[in-house]
Amino acid sequence: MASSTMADVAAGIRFRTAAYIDGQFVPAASGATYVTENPATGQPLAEIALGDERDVDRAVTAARRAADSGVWSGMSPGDRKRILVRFADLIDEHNDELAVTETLDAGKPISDVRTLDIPDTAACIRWHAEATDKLYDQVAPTGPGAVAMIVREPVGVVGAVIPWNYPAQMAAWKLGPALATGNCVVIKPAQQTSLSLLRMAELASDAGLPPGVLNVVPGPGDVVGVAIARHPDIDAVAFTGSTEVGRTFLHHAADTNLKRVLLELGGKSPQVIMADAGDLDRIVPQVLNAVFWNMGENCSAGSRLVVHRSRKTELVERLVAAAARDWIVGDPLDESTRIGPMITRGHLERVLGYIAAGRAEGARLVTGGNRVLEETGGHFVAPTIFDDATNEMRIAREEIFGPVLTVIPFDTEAEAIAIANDTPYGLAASVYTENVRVAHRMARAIKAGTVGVNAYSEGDLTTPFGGFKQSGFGGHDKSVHAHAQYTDLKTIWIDMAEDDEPQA
Ligand code: TAP
Repeated sequence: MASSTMADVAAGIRFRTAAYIDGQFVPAASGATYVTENPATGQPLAEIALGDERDVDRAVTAARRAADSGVWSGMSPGDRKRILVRFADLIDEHNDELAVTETLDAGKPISDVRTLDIPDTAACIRWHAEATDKLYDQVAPTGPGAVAMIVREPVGVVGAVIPWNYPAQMAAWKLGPALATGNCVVIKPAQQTSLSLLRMAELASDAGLPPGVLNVVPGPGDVVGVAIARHPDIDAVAFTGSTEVGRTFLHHAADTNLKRVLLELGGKSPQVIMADAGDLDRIVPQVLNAVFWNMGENCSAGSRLVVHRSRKTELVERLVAAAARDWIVGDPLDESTRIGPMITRGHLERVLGYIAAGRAEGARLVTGGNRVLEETGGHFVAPTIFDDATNEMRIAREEIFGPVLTVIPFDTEAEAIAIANDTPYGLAASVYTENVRVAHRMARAIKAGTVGVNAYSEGDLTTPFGGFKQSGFGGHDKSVHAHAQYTDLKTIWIDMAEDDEPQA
């Protein structure tokens, strides 16, 4: 049962469902809408404007006008900072409303969304905002005959296309650095989860963001997403989602205006448990959090547990017990729930299909493996662990995006590294060992954008997040590295030579 407080919040929310273009909520140019559902009940939730190419065009026109006018890029960094900090404050002030919206829309457990997603969304906007007036440009070491400044300028109009698993937070990972560096943005949320971003756009406007600086166009990826990817007046596009869709952005950019393409993609991340890994009381919750957090609908999910044979039996027994005890599946509006529904019926079936494949390929199912709470109409699946798998099985190779852990034993350090790296992905990894030399060696040997040692971690706002291999291309979220990618480098060479002196 949902707690009465959260149920009250839910009852009082008025969803914003129109596109947000040039500082106003507007219907789609076609007038069409589509209906989203609550994944915990399968019932209709909201009727959203169904954007198409014309809406992207309207949004880009507004963004270009705002970019060219200098209303945002020409504002002093301190003033830009104040508006964005106010935006972050408003997100915090509307924490319950945004959290419940996200839970109803995406099925994410309210206990996570209220304490992590929405606070982290605000913190991300604030972190990038605070950097606005603290990052300096450079002066090149020329001779006395010239002054050469190397300055960063906003690229202009940034397009963004984001997924449904962390709707508010993924938006913030793009909007924080793109807006802080003075760009105007046209962003498309995932079709299933537009509501929190539409409300955030309104809060940004309330904070003082000028019209046209932030535009939100909901609608289908193969229409709105493609229109953003191909638009000749968008200067850079940032995408988070599947590797399959991500690679199409490179084609679109190559075929059109060579816009900069920044891709954050999928993963099949290893958690490596060495023979000398420390206390299992500490390790078990970390391992389960890595794979079951957000129902496993997480690009950096630690979905492969690569464990030394000498530790495997005890560890798996402890994992099975803790999964049943701690990872309660249920109504995501209930504070005690840790696993909500899969995002859609189709996705539930996809996850169950992988579980069937794991069984068929001979992995040993030790817990879960089935749909649960079917009577609710929601798309719930039990947290699932397969033991005695090999890295060749589909459950070890393909991104499941559900609460499914695949346990693979190893005997030597070299074998552990080979298994960890035997994947087309390279987003994240973790290594558990008490030996600092082994930790360092493994952290350097594993090809992944983030390696946690003795913890599952995506780092924090000060560290870049991005993927090696087919987990990413050309981009990082978070940290000052994210600022750089939304800017162009310009050299300004000023001749300082006295009359007849030769230049430096
Ligand atoms: P996708 O199907 O790739 O969708 C992501 C976004 O792209 C959605 O907004 C989607 O719109 C849009 N899209 C779909 N087809 C498109 C097309 N042909 N052209 C342009 N845009 C298109 O992924 P998903 O199912 O939402 O999310 C799961 C995937 O995202 C996983 O593979 C996961 O690993 C990855 N992910 C990665 C990260 C990072 S940081 N690396 C973070 C979160 C998720 P619609 O909603 O209309 O389909």
